[in-house]
Order: sequence, then structure tokens, then C-alpha cells
Amino acid sequence: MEYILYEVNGAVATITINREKALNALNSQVLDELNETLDNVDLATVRCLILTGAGEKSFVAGADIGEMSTLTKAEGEAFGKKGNDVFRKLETFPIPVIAAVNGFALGGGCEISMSCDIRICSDNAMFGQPEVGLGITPGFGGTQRLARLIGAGMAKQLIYTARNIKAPEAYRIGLVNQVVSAEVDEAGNVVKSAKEALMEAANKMASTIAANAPIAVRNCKKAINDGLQVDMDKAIVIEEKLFGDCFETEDQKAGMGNFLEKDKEKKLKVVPFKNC
Ligand code: DAK
Repeated sequence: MEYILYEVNGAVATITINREKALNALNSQVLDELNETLDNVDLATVRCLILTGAGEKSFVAGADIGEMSTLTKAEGEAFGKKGNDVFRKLETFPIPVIAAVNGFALGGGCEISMSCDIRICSDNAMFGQPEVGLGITPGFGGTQRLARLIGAGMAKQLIYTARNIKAPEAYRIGLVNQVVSAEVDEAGNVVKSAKEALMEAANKMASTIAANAPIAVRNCKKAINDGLQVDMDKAIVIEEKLFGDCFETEDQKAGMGNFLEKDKEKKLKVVPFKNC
């Protein structure tokens, strides 16, 4: 693949959008390759996915403006569908996806990060939906996911004003879960760049997730995602069903068995993924 790197480390896989010269902007080829990569993730062994951008400067600086500028209405619609299908695939991916946001996350970049379950960013990250300045609306779910994540009022303000926000503000309004800084020694020398520290934090969180019972983690993702689409009476039924699904699995037997045996070491052991 030209624009996607895929790396597996135990139960954690990392997808890197690797188009650094264009600040990892999303063109059709990137979207196609991302789609194919997701289809080939080995869900029998991988338990958590990290999505990031190549380099220190940018996660994804949006959809490719050069490619979009000449699209006809029909081509624009096809491009939009391609993006939306991949973003939805990420959002409903059976295992958790962490966006490690290493710099600009603008337009489609902010939108793809919002399709992930969790966002961690470096302190040089910048988020925004600048589309109205380009004469379009956010088209990869930005109007929908931003409002659901940070509330309608704040989402409307950011989208109408096309104002970009820095990492501390993104954290304050709940758009990101964690902000990670470069590590410096006492003399002020950088011992770990912001990107390195970010990837370390993302891998740490991913490993913690991956060490938990995989069927239960998958069912939690589905319960939260599906439950948010319906009213509470229906949402509770969704949770009941997914809760019930955990029983008689090896995860549940081992998890509860270890607790009852007071075997803390064993409790942390990863059980094989079965019964999915
Ligand atoms: N597309 C294409 N190329 C991009 C790009 C982008 N979004 N962002 C940056 N680049 C390229 C630049 O053209 C430049 O290429 P060269 O000139 O070196 O060949 C290279 O990356 C480095 O960028 P700069 O020289 O501009 O770097 P700076 O540090 O000066 O500025 C910046 C960084 C991120 C502030 C600036 O590049 C910038 O403002 N970029 C555009 C950000 C933006 O507006 N993003 C939102 C794009 S709109 C749709 C669904 C979704 C969408 C559209 C339609 N449908 C349903 C149909 C989504 C729309 C968007 O995402």
C-alpha cells in the first residue's frame, strides 16, 4: 500500500495514514487503502486498534482539497459515500479504536478522529471544522458526531465560526480524553518527542483494553454505540442482551473464576478469543 502502514504488536494494531507531504490529507486512494486495511485486521488476535498520522505535525489535515476542487456533483457524492462508509466502518468496528492525534485534525481529520472510540492527542494538536470557509458543510459526519460528543451549542459555535481549537480547549470541552506532552529533562532537552509520548500513551491505553475480556469489551462498545441511538427503555434491552451474551463464554468463566479463586495474577492473563 502506498499511503497506509499497518503494524501489529501482540493484541494491539496500529494503522498509520502515511501521506506526510500533504499532511496526511484524505484522498480517494487513502480512503480505499484504509478500507482494505480494516477489512484485513485479524479480529481473532487483535483486540484494540490505534489510528494515527505519519510525522509530528499532522494527524489528518482534512479531505484532499486539490482532489475535491474539481469534483462534479456526482463525483462529490461518490467521494462522500466512500469516506462515510470507511468512517462508519471504524465507528462500528468490533474492537475499540483509539485515535492518536499527532497535530492537525481539521475537517475530515477531526471527523475521522470522532469516528474512533477514544481520542488522545499531543499538545500540538489542533482540531476544527473549517468547511464553511471553503463553501461546504462538514461532509464526513462532522455535524452529527461533534454535536453528539460535545453538545449541540458548542458544536454549532465551532462549525459556524470555522474556528480551530488547540489541544487544551479540545480537552476542556470533552473532544479529547487525554493530552500528552513531550518529555524534557532538567536541562530542557527533549528526551521524548510529543509524538513518541503520544504513541506510548496510546499503546498503554490500548494494552490495558486488550488485557480485559475481549468479548465483554466488544459488547460494551456495541451496547454504548447502539444504545445511544434509541430511547432508554430500548437501550436497556440492548444492554441486557449483550450482558447475557457474555455468559457461558470462556471470558466470563475465567474472569469470575479467577476472582473467586482470589488469583490476581491469573485474572490479568489474557484468555483466548472465542465464542464471538
Ligand atoms: N488537502 C490537500 N493538501 C493539503 C491539505 C488538504 N486538506 N492540507 C495541507 N495540504 C498540503 C498543502 O497543500 C501543502 O502541500 P505542498 O504545497 O507542499 O505541495 C502541504 O500539505 C503542507 O501544507 P502547508 O504548506 O499549508 O502547511 P502549513 O503548516 O503552512 O499549514 C495547515 C498547515 C493545516 C494549517 C494548512 O495546510 C491548511 O489550512 N490546510 C487545509 C486544512 C483544511 O481546510 N482542512 C479541511 C479540508 S475540507 C465531503 C465529505 C467530507 C469533506 C468534503 C466533502 N462530501 C460528502 C463530498 C471534507 C472536507 C474537508 O476536510
